[in-house]
Amino acid sequence: MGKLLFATTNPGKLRELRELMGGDLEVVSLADLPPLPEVDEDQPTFEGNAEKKARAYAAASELPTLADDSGLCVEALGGRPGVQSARYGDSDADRIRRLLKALEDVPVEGRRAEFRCVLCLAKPIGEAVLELGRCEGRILFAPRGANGFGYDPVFEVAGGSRTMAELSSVEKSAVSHRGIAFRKMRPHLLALGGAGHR
Ligand code: ITT
Repeated sequence: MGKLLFATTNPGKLRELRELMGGDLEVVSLADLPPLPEVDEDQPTFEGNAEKKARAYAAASELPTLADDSGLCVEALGGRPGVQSARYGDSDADRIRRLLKALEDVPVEGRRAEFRCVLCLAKPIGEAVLELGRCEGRILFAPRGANGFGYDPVFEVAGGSRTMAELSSVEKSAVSHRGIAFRKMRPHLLALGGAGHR
């Protein structure tokens, strides 16, 4: 079976990616390897950061590597926190608090937002593949639900009345930015399983 590194330090992402991958490939995470140099996420786009992480960790680990750069883009905030989503606060609770504060005067019709996820698959040598997934919704005035991670409790998914944190992991992956990007990436991942690949 082919081996793949999921290069993320975010336990929520790792859990979702492992579940999406099922048993098709042997997946290792950064925690399974000796410490690798940290990658500075200094690019202005999700694509740039995902490719930078995937290429750096593929080169360092000598394994085909999948990296995820994702975040929440809020229309009333001009697309922020965007690529800064992880650095918007010190904890999930703090990030949510700041987001709700920034939007406190914004009425319900102005609270449109979307999650974006860019996955990048890189091999130690050669081309990288990038896939994007998006999920539209709006930011609530208070958190609801205990599943998922990050901004999920304040993000109500478009077309329904539940937050991401009120969905099961299977329901979340069916509509989420990460699930969508992953399903586009799947053929490239399965191609790693063939004979002659590492
Ligand atoms: P790695 O770079 O190690 O993968 P990270 O948490 O630093 O982990 P990002 O820079 O891509 O990852 O930041 C993404 C942030 O966006 C993440 O920390 C969450 O706050 C938020 N986010 C991404 N996907 C999300 C999801 O499915 N649900 C809720 N919040 C999400």
